[in-house]
Amino acid sequence: MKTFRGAWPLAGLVAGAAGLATSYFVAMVMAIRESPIVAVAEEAIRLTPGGIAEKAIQVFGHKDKTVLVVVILILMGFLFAYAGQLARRAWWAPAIVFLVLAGVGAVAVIDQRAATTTDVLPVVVGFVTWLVCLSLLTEPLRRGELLQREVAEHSPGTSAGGLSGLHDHTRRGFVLRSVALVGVAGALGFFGRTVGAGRRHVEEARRLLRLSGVSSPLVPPKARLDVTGITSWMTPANDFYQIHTAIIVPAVEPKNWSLRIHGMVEREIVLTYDELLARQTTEAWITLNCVSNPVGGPLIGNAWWSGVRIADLLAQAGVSPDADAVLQTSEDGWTCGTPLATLTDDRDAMLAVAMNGQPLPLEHGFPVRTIVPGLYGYVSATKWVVDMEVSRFSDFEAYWTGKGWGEQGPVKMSSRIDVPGSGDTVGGGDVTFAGVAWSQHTGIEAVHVAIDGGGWQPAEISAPPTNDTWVQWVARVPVAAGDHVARVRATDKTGLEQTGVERDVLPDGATGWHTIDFTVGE
Ligand SMILES: Nc1nc2c(c(=O)[nH]1)N[C@H]1C(S)=C(S)[C@@H](COP(=O)(O)O)O[C@H]1N2
Ligand SMILES: [Mo]
Repeated sequence: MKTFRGAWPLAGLVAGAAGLATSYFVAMVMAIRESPIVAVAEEAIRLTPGGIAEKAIQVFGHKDKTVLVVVILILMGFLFAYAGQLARRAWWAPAIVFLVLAGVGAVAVIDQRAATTTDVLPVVVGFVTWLVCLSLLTEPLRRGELLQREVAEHSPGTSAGGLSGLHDHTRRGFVLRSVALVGVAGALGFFGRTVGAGRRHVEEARRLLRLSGVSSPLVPPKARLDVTGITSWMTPANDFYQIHTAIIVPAVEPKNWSLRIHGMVEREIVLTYDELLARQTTEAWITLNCVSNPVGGPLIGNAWWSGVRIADLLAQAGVSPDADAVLQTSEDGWTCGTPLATLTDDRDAMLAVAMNGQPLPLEHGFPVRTIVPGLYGYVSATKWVVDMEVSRFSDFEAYWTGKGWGEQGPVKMSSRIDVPGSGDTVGGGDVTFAGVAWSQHTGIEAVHVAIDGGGWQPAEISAPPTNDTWVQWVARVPVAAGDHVARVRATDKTGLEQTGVERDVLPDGATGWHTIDFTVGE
């Protein structure tokens, strides 16, 4: 049995390295600033008394963080090996060591500046990898030791040759698995590093950009209402919903970006980022939302977009009168088909370079994305856009339309109650109801609320200077104590009332009135 003794801690080490590699990889792919290890190092620095920290900086200079990370890695190496050793006794024993390690990692990550709960994901992934890999590696060892014992018990006279044959078998299984794991972990670590480095580079390029012609967002005073708890009229980029099929957010250097406009045009155009910026800019408040947003859902936001009019570019290219669509393609290969008319009419569809006065965040399509007022994102709002082919709807299938979603994708009128929240208990007397309502490119004329299926009562609405955004609304209604239901209904500027017919998001957007339960206290 001596033969495998050293293998157990080794298994612990290899499994631990694999866990570190996957957690690092996930952190880099999720564009989290650093891996959990660095978070732990930073936490250690935060918790270290000032005097000691200063001493350390004196001794190690500005390498102090690197030294700390190395120390943490060595410590973890010991713990990994120890956990591997523990696995020999019981399969669950190392899990305790892991749990403690993962707990420390999670606390350090959460304690970081601007951390969100999803930032713990790398730690969780690392933890699971560790467990799975350790059981993968120790399985041949466990089997080998069991066989050894059986052989020793049942046939005391077995020749040494038989035993070493068994050893060879076990050892081969162990070594093969270890090598495979180390290989995969190394590759993941390398890939994570490349992704992380690329991303940091593009973040840096973005930070250094100074976009002329891009102004700061100034919320028009009449666009907003003063109601506590109401959804802010302008959505900060950090709170703006994100939808993309890309697992790794594309990191596109502005200097490597170009857009090709081709297909049914007289002159093909290829634009670089600088050439795009040199053109006249257009800016507008535009509300963007997702066709997958259920009634009352959160997949909607309103921002100040700056960019270049697509209509001008298409005019320059000379679009064929037979075309009815533009097939857009992003850097990551996502596609959508946009009705040509919405790109050439006076709604000022744009190639946006900035959101709320700042270069687009990477998640929202840096360096260039499309924004078309009045259309759902899935048929128009291509992030990281690199190609526009003027075409006909009958000649192509785009990403989502190929999966049963509607071809045209105009936004449907809708409205949402944000105050009170569903299930809230509110004070007696007049109850304040408030929220948002939208019908992009048509505009909202009125909003009504109804309590418990009673009559529709008019709400006050804000008056943005454009029909391409949502409005805020508020209504103060006397409601008796007890449990109630409230509904909201919008009316657009053509006089059309929002339908109460409930339809699912597929194929072209949900309909129905947003309804909430609430309680009025005594
Ligand atoms: N490249 C790319 N662009 C895309 C998508 C995508 O998956 N990939 N999703 C679209 C969808 S469905 C929506 S609703 C909007 C969302 O934009 P946002 O993430 O900036 O809110 O982007 C659109 N543009
Ligand atoms: Mo979407």
